[in-house]
Amino acid sequence: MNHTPPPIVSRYKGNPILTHEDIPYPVATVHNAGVTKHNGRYVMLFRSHRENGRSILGLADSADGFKFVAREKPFITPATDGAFAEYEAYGVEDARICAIDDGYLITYSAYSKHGVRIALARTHDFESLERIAMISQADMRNIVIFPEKIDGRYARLDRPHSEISPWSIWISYSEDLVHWGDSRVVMKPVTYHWDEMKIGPGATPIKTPRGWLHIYHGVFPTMDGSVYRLGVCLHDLQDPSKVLGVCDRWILQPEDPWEITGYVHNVVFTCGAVPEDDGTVKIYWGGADKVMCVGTANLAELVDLCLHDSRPAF
Ligand code: M1P
Repeated sequence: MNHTPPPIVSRYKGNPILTHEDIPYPVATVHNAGVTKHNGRYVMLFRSHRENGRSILGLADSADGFKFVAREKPFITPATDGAFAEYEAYGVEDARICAIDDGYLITYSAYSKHGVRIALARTHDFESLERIAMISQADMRNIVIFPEKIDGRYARLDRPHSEISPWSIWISYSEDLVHWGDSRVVMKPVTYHWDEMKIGPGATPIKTPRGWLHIYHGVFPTMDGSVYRLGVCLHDLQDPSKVLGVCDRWILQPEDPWEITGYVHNVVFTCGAVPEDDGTVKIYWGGADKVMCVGTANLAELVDLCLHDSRPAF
């Protein structure tokens, strides 16, 4: 008799859905993509390592969210002049897309000799891009913006780090997208738990009737290196600084060969998830920092896991 419960996330049988072999310009990887829907079609903004080890961001399009075709040229490469050039020289990584107002906000990690910080850009059509501002100091990566204003302010989950409080998730607010503050911690790693080493914001939060569902990543250190997995938590709709529940279990861990072995071993890492009208969500993740994968989960089940199989937020 088989006692294995059905998986929380059902992997698409055609994984991996996009690899460096599908890209019409030279890259070594395709991973950690933000994904959204634009005019009824799926748009994926993926990261690729160039063969010098520095990253750029490319676009791929899909009618069904599973079969993507990459565009001819990268979409975001390091700025070569202006204020952003100083902070993007070592590459741009791990974009998140937030559909809000009448366009799409894109947050991405900008690397330079000064460290890593987050850049904010906007597009309306995924053809042209306007860089808005650098919205963090170093050392910050993994910022996701909520897709609605909360009490008239933009809100984001971010991930500062300090020796005393390693890699926890915080919330910050802004009236103009440029200046952020009123920051407070909302969730921390838990000792001797699958996410004990660090956690980080993952996909843009999804509005559900019972709260904002956030899919995040957690890291566990082992004698064989770190393991990156995905988890879920639920934030209060009116006050997202309140965490209503964090699922005690991971929802996805490296299992397929392309998640276990790649550019960095044992990694599933999300930057995007797309809710569907039928109550499911397509979750996109990078496998071993090398390929893109997708799976499907039931939103109500993910919310239940946060509320009824919880660990403390910190
Ligand atoms: O290699 C795994 C991941 O490591 C970093 O993520 P984090 O800072 O959250 O641990 C990033 O380099 C990420 O892109 C990468 O997938």
